[in-house]
Amino acid sequence: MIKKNIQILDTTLREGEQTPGVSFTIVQKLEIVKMLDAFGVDFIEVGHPAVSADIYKSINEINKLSINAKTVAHCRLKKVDIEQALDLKMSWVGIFFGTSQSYLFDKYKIDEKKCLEMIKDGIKYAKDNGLKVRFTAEDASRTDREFLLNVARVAENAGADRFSIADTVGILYPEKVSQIVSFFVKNLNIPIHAHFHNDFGLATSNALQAIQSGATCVDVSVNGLGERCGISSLAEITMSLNELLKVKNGWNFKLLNEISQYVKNVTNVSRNDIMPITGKNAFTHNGGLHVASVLNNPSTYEPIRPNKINREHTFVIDKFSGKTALNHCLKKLGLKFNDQIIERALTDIKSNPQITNWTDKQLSSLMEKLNS
Ligand code: HCA
Ligand code: CU
Repeated sequence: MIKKNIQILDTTLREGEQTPGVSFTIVQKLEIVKMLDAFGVDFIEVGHPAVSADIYKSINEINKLSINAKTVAHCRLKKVDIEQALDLKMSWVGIFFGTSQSYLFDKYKIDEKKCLEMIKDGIKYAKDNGLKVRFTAEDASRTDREFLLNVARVAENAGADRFSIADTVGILYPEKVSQIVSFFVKNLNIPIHAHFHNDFGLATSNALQAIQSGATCVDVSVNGLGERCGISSLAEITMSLNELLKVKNGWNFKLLNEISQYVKNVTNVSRNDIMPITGKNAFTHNGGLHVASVLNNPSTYEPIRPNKINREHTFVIDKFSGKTALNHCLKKLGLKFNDQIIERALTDIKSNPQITNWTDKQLSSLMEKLNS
């Protein structure tokens, strides 16, 4: 059953910026926020402040705008991240933590009990400091249902204001979405959000199903930008909700084309780049956490092995990169450095947000400079 007051969270500035080759300037971010607000989205996920200084600064500038949409800062389940959101005077944080077996055991190396404790403590910390919390169970779609219910209940009891179900590797299809979403709508008191990746081309259908099954908000990005094949797109979701499901929301459709064109012009990402399976980015990983996890266990962020279709995965080095990603790329170039130099290299990489894909040559000369 479709709830009243369906909402949209746009994450072009967070998820969308994780598209290989994309890095918005602060001026572009301010422009995008103004357009999204004028269109009428309810939440704007403005970025993950801990990633880089330019992201932190852009959030600070965005918060000076007078807009109706609520801005949300993306945070790991870590005090340092939540503290940055507090410094930025956010009212909302989107805290995410992977809950599937492989995330717990391969990515974080913790057990279920520890996971629940961390979720409780992290959310409580944010709530005690006055933040509104949307808690996302990353890889929820591959998490055991009973355990996910424990996670959701712990999150709700710790004070979370929203529970978001992330289909991080895009493996759901509408029937499964219906089962999962209805189950959580029935069992929780807080509103349910959902986030669908497009690895099998089902992100739009899945988001529409989530709304039909009682979710109150789905995540979108302009032109469907995001890691690998991206997520549900703003235009497809709002127009299908309006035209097909007769959801009324006051969206200013006259602005939709302009927003899409603006983002297309400043990103230069083509539809083919983010096309499922055969698109250029289908097996490319960008975010630091993504690359580190894939190196350890590819299935964490790959729903199918790329060699099934005679492809290989690739990694991008840019402001989103972490230590593991950088070490891996340098190793491939036959280079090895101590931690201190790696840290300095990362600082340099993160302070050059305009370089969206460091080439081997650029990396080698940076390392040479730092090592001399
Ligand atoms: C990521 C993963 C994420 C998180 C979604 C969310 C996903 O951090 O890149 O926090 O709402 O798909 O699970 O985008
Ligand atoms: Cu995502």
